[in-house]
Amino acid sequence: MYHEKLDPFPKDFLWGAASAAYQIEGGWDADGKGPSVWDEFAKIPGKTFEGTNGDVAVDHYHRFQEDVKLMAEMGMKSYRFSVAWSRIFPEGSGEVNEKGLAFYEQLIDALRKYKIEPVLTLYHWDIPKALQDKYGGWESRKVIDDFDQYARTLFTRFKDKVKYWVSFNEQNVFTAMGYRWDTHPPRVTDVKRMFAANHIINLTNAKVINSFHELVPNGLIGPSFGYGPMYSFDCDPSNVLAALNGEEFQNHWWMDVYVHGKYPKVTFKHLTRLGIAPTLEAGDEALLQSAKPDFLGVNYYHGGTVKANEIEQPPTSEDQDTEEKAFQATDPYLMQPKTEQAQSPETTMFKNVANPFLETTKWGWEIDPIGIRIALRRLQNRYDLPMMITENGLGAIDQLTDEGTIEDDYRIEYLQTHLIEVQKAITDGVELLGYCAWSFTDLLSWLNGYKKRYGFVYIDRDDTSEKDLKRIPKKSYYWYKKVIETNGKELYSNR
Ligand code: BGP
Repeated sequence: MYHEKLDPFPKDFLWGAASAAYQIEGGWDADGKGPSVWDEFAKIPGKTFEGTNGDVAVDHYHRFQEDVKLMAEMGMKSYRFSVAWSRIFPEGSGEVNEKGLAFYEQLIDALRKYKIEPVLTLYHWDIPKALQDKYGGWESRKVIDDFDQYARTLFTRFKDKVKYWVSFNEQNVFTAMGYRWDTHPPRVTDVKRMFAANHIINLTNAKVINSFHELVPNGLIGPSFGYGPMYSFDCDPSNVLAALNGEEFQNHWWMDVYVHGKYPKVTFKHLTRLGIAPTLEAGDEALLQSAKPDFLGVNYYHGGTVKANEIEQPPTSEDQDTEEKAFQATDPYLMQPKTEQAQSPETTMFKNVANPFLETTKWGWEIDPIGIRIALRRLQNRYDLPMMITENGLGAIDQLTDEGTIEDDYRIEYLQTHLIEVQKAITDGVELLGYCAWSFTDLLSWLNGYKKRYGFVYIDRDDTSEKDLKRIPKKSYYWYKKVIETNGKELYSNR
């Protein structure tokens, strides 16, 4: 759709940036915090890049006042962060740790002092280790009540200070990484168990959304989903069908449940045939249908391109050379093993291929600004809820120059091109509350250490040394400040 003139960003658009507790806080056992599964996992030899972990991270736990001041100087309107469950309940349930609550209260108060809207994520992948040990974490229905107790504690404490809440961050990613690929805790490689745990998380999500609506009637809550639009390789109808399969399997499988409380029929039947569908107990469907999010958080990095499955369309040798080799199977969204069928429900549905139109980052992630518009449009059409971009950004290796600056023009280019597409989506008719870039400061990349940087603010540390953890605003920091000040007009200053 071509627009001669774009609508301005909404007047109260929430320009922001995001983070997650384990990736920034450090203070892993400070003030009574219990260990999470990540505190244990990151110390298993060979599981993370160069053995990096979040024990100190970027020490936000002790430096949050300085970080919030930098946000304020940048003019940020919103800040998305997550609460570490095991700071609030060191054992996962039972006794509340007041010091943990006090930490987040001080952070929230500091944000509010500068009129920065807090966007609080309840779960960004760090379930307390105590619950993993006690009953297998997300694989037991016991977790539903424990998570609800944790969430209710936060709702009650912060209901007058926090309006925007995210229930789960990227359920699709942490279940795949943790229960299928052995790349995140709890290191399971079993798709049946993955879909079973995923179902329990769906029930938990529904339960806390209901608790939220009871306790925080004026707030807004929704999950943040790692959404990647699926593309057909070309207009060959069998590839178009493959893209339909991909969209349902990778995206609707989660989002339909969030919004409509129902699993999509085709995928459910497919998983049933393979013997890996989740078991629904009496009352499950009613619970799922009783809870509706107020908005959808969208984490967008890239989508995926597919061709017909290899059983019906065996690859030619040319295919193998030009596509399969180019495709980096290192991406959690797209990994596809060549193992037995039940372990790979994709085999009969589609095959991932590289998109010849797109360049990739150093880590093999496709760079696709138009994809963010496609994502927003598809989600608006299908779910008709307000949305917030809760993550979008570029992971890169930044260099600190001798003059002490970071000239990250590539990051500006990435954010600028994506934000222009976001504005086009708004002009199309998408209802968007805000945009949180990933990330505010540099932080620990789960599996890529401190080398892969995303922030507007450089942190002077690397994979082997914490150095002085000095905060240095990058060129992109000053650029984003202008974007916010001009409510987006700066996006066109050099075009
Ligand atoms: C998302 C996660 C974030 C963040 C981001 C970048 O999936 O929600 O926590 O890690 O991806 O990922 P990475 O650090 O692997 O580059």
